[in-house]
Amino acid sequence: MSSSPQCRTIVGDADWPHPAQWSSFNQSVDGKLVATVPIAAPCHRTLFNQANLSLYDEQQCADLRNTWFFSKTHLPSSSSPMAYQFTNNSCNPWLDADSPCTLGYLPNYTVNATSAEDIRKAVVFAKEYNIRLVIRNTGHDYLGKSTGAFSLAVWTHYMKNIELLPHYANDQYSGAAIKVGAGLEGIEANTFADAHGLMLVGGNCPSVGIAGGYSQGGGHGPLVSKFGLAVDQVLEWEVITAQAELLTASPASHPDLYWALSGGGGGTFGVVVSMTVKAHPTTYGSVATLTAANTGNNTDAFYEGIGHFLQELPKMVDAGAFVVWIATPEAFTILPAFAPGLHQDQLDDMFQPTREIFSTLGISLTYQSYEQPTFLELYNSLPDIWNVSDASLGGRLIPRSLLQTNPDGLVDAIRFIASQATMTGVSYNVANATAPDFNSANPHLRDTIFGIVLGEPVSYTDWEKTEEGQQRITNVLLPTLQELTPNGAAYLNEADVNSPLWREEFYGGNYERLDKIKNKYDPDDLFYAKTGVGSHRWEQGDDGRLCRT
Ligand SMILES: Cc1cc2nc3c(=O)[nH]c(=O)nc-3n(C[C@H](O)[C@H](O)[C@H](O)COP(=O)(O)OP(=O)(O)OC[C@H]3O[C@@H](n4cnc5c(N)ncnc54)[C@H](O)[C@@H]3O)c2cc1C
Ligand SMILES: *[C@@H]1O[C@H](CO)[C@@H](O)[C@H](O)[C@H]1NC(C)=O
Ligand SMILES: *[C@@H]1O[C@H](CO)[C@@H](O)[C@H](O)[C@H]1NC(C)=O
Ligand SMILES: *[C@@H]1O[C@H](CO)[C@@H](O)[C@H](O)[C@H]1NC(C)=O
Ligand SMILES: *[C@@H]1O[C@H](CO)[C@@H](O)[C@H](O)[C@H]1NC(C)=O
Ligand SMILES: *[C@@H]1O[C@H](CO)[C@@H](O)[C@H](O)[C@H]1NC(C)=O
Ligand SMILES: *[C@@H]1O[C@H](CO)[C@@H](O)[C@H](O)[C@H]1NC(C)=O
Ligand SMILES: *[C@@H]1O[C@H](CO)[C@@H](O)[C@H](O)[C@H]1NC(C)=O
Ligand SMILES: CC(=O)N[C@H]1CO[C@H](CO)[C@@H](O)[C@@H]1O
Repeated sequence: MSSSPQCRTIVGDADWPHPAQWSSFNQSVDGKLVATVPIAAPCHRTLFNQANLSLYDEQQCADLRNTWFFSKTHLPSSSSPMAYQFTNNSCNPWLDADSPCTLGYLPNYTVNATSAEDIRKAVVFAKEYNIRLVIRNTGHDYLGKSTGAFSLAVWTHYMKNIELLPHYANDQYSGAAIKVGAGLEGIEANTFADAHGLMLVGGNCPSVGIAGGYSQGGGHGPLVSKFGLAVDQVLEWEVITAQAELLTASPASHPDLYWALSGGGGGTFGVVVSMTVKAHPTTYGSVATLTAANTGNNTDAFYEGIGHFLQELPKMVDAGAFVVWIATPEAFTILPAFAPGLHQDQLDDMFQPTREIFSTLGISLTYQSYEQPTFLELYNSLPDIWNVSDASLGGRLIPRSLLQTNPDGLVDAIRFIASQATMTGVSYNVANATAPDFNSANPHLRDTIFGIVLGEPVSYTDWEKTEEGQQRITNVLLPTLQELTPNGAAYLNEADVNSPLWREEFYGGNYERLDKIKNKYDPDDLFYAKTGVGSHRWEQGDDGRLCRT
């Protein structure tokens, strides 16, 4: 076998491992190999095109439909991506029971890993048989990076080890740290931290993983304006490389790999086994939410109000707040402004100008705020609005300077987009959280006042409509933001998977350096994810096979 084959092996190829080879691999990982059964199998009268394999069950299908949009329905699955659009629509719970249920772009097999050794064996097996390898943690990824046709998946979900290191010290940091296993979700890690009077930088959605794609891609969330991005907290990574070695990557050990893993995106440089992160003493904090309705008869005033609000953002994020706002044709909502270390009256004061302006403009709004004594209580007090990732996405980072140089253009673009898609602005200040170039997080994140994320819903019954939604993002909606921010950027975890300029936009000038490190540690591109570093060398064909371009 060639050491750098042109294509990955797929089912049906002579080289695809025989059942006996899968079986002995299974034994080598103590029976942790799972053959994929798509979770919507109970909704179909055939499975893999065979009637005698069918798991059809009307009641199970009804139950699945009732819970389909919850993350917790997909988290225990070894294969179901939360972004349905990346399944190839091959086993759709909302279609007729006579429609087929096949594997589509789901992995063929998954190692349900519980140790670094399980991961190491999966890496060795995938290399030996030239099989596409994917890494799955929660399956939340919006760009489909945690699934892949004809692949072997390494699934880290059950790697839940977590450990307090009360007195961590290196050249840059001395204080409490927590070593977080690859499978922990944000809420699990923060619940552990809280039991020790600490808190960790994590995301908005409680079930997003913390050590996987989130931190490796940057990671924003309620604490970032105070402490920097999630990745700015990382002291070291334990990682299984493509050479099947377990390495520790830190500023002192394999610093190039540390730099690349710290911001260069998940699924690319190795399989992270754990990360050790700074832990901060928990703090009181406050939350505010606001809703202003667009009644349709005063839309100019409505957007004028939004324009004024945007000018208030620097003050808020500089005081440590993290502000998420959502614009739709019907309403403008802040959900939430999260202010660690600020009391309710301090947050109220910051919102006073916005409330006055909306009032002067004749737009009624509702405003609520409260405080809690600890970060965890504040975080847990928020409504759990987070469902699966089944929206086609686009994203753009908006530099702080644009608020001065072109405020009207910005509001016009928001108005154009929000009148036809759901649009979210995630506002923060991570400008001075690390020394420049300390890690590979997109440098544009440092000048960002908010990242815009826009989404078009997946249609489960009209696949073409879903595809058109993604195309509208690429060709109509994002260009308005690109014109405003020439040579600008996007946050790689919240971006358009079809962006033609992804190398520049997602990596902000770091792409070539990241790719050199990729070549050093993974010269055969064992780790592939669309839009990941090195993925420009590969393309997935219509048959699902991954080949070099
Ligand atoms: C509802 C929702 C809310 C979100 N909120 C936020 C937010 O507040 N802030 C934010 O920054 N982002 C947010 N995101 C985006 C989030 O950062 C990405 O979806 C991220 O990819 C999730 O990482 P994961 O490991 O949980 O998911 P997965 O889909 O399992 O993995 C994502 C990527 O990381 C790779 N990966 C996973 N584990 C490992 C590992 N151990 N080693 C190497 N690679 C690995 C996968 O191969 C894949 O490429 C949100 C997403 C959703 C769906
Ligand atoms: C792997 O082995 C376990 C335990 O023997 C078994 O339950 C499981 O079905 C096997 N997996 C595959 C893919 O055969
Ligand atoms: C199931 O049906 C397929 C044809 O669709 C046949 O090849 C196979 O032998 C059947 N298996 C069993 C266990 O009956
Ligand atoms: C989340 O999913 C549930 C159950 O499918 C649904 O009732 C709810 O409306 C969804 N929430 C959002 C915000 O989409
Ligand atoms: C993906 O879907 C297309 C259209 O239905 C089909 O032709 C193709 O075979 C599918 N590929 C895989 C790998 O399922
Ligand atoms: C994966 O392993 C865990 C134990 O670590 C087990 O509880 C779970 O049921 C397994 N999941 C699957 C799908 O095999
Ligand atoms: C705007 O529309 C709302 C609801 O339709 C109505 O209550 C309100 O009086 C209208 N305001 C003006 C200024 O026309
Ligand atoms: C970052 O720090 C510099 C130097 O102290 C300061 O001038 C600048 O305003 C800070 N940037 C932000 C966005 O806070
Ligand atoms: C579900 C599915 O298609 N699984 C395939 C995985 O690979 C084996 C061969 O090892 C095929 O027989 C299965 O059909």
